[in-house]
Amino acid sequence: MASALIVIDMQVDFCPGGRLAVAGGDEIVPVINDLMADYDAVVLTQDWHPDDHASFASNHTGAAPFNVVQMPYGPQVLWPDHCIIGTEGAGFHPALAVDVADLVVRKGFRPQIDSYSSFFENDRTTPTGLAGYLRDRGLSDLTFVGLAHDFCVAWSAIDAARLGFRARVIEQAARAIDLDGSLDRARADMRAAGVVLT
Ligand code: VGL
Ligand code: ZN
Repeated sequence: MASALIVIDMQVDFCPGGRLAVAGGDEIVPVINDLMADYDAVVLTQDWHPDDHASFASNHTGAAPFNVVQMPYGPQVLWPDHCIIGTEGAGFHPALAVDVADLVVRKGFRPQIDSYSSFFENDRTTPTGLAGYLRDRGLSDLTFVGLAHDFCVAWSAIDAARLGFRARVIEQAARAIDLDGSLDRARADMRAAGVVLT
């Protein structure tokens, strides 16, 4: 069974000093770089939003970051502006070994839909194309690392398990936003979906 390391959203805006900084986000860069050699393939994901994106609090009058609103597809946390297409903040952390990657998947580029999972946007039906790529290459044993543990890493790993891939998260190579207990909830949801946490 061929393996892939899926490196989630290791971008400037999610690291300390960025616009949606995850505590300790930069600490895991060397850990992830060291892991890359152990896999048959490395895939990077990149959160990639237009500046009028519906997940930004700045695009909702009277809303503040971390408020929750109803979207046509369900509840959506509103975030500070982050990972805007073409900005420095949307780039990968400068120390990440990006040249090792076979594929970069961009997500969240549709103005009206957010995308936490690297497989489906938040309407849970619009695919990113990643599942087809992995299946075509016979990559069925997937390991997830990166940012944020409780949002994009968790949603990606849960979707992978749901799609029939083997899914594992290396927790020492992930860091969480941890909004109102979201990390504990994400861990429980991942375990319930059959994701292995190591
Ligand atoms: C993420 C919130 C908004 C993530 C992306 O990478 O976990 N979180 N956009
Ligand atoms: Zn985002």
